[in-house]
Amino acid sequence: MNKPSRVLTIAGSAAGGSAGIQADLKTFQELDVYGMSVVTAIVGRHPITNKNVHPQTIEAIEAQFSTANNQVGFDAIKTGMLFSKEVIEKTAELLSSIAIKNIIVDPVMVGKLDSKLLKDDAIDALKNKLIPLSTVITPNMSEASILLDDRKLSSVDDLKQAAIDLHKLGPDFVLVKGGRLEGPAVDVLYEGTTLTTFEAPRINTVNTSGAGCTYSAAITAYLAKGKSIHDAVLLAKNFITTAIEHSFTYTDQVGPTYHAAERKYGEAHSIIVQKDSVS
Ligand code: PXL
Repeated sequence: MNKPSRVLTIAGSAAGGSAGIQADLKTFQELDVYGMSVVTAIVGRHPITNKNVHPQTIEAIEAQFSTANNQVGFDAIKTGMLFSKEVIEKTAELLSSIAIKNIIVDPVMVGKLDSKLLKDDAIDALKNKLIPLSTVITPNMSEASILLDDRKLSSVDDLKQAAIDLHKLGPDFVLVKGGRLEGPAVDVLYEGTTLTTFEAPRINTVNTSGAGCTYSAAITAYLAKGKSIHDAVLLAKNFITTAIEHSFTYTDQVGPTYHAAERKYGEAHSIIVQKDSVS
């Protein structure tokens, strides 16, 4: 049998199923990679106490990682919500203890439903311990801004400069996602010498919960399958654009993207790709 590529997500459980571990595993399944998980925290709001983030112990995190590594092994590892400095440091240690080619760091900080998914004192550990180990980081505009000491980002040119500057933290590649700009959804990939913009049409919906997780999970799946970063981003951008186009909600709350959309409806979009050399 042709075995599927192996992919691990180290992230939070999002009880509503749209984001975090749940979004990652759904995306992995859609793209035919073998998904595994290390749950770092459980996100779910208690109806009486209002508590929303329930962190897991370092021991539980190590146990999950060790089990997945011993039973299966990894072609790519994605990180999402890590929450604390201690978990980031442990994750960096675990990633350094194995030979792994593809590390995708999605620097998750705040959820769409306004939960704090990363403590303030964890930003330095993210910058100094985890990001330097990564193949690619996938910040959105507000995450990129925080990683750059609260720099204001308000245009595609700002995103390009942000990608170049974030590359200095040590990842091989940087993808800054410009979904929050006005106009089309433009993301910028910096590969060290080339800057590439990927532009998709804007889809007018509020139901984009977990879109960042899903996009980054799709990039992870394609890298695990051996695609180049350029092709992984292009294919993943198509996957998330189609998933957003077919997003929905069951209630009056912000709903999920539709992870099965590309399989059901095919690729609906042409992404406009533009490459520039940077001297
Ligand atoms: O979409 C960001 C995100 C990531 N991870 C977890 C989440 C959320 C948003 O709610 O709950 C676990």
